[in-house]
Amino acid sequence: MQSNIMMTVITVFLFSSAAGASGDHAGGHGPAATIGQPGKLQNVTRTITIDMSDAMRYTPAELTVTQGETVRFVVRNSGKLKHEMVLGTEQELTAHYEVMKKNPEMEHADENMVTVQPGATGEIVWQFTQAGKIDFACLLPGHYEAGMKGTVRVSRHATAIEPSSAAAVLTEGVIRKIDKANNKITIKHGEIKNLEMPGMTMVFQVRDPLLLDKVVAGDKVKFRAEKSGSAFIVTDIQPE
Ligand SMILES: [Cu+2]
Repeated sequence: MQSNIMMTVITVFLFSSAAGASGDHAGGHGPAATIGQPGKLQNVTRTITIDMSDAMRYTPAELTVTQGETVRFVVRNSGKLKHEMVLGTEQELTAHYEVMKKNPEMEHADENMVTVQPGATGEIVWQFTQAGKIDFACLLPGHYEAGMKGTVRVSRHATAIEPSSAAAVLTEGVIRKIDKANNKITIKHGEIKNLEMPGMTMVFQVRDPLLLDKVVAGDKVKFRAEKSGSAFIVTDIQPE
């Protein structure tokens, strides 16, 4: 336990120094490229099963998720060797891998990773908060170099919605209820012009669960609602 805590501290230090070394902003990614944050089980919108093999491969190795989405990775080790899946930027993973090579016995246990024994299954719950490309890799000595890596492409959430020229229209409303467990929000609203809907109280889904952290019941807001299939989805909320 204690060594785990220590490794976490060291890992955090390494990650921050890696970010510092790349802090020239030459890549245009901003000061610290963020890969997201540990997710909450109740916010999981998708489960993705990934297989790890002694061929030093992930299957699938290329994933696409939507910004804001919380993904539960079920990571299965079908090999006879220990493997792991670590999420990070390429720079973070490379820096971390160099440390792993020097300290092959090191056990690391951050929330962005899981180490899985042969025949076993592990889990990562992760929320992807920024659009862009995130890598994952097995940092056990030799594995990363052998090509044990993959990518997660995080698309902007707007792309998942049918384009609508009226989408920019904001509607006035009052928050009635917030249901974080189901990513739903109840709003008593005025006329929703872009949806040709008169004023009423409706339950909406939210595209990005983070929107639910911006408001509480009783707040007056302006919000944007869109229709996707048969679902009504709130894509933006601005407290008044
Ligand atoms: Cu491996």
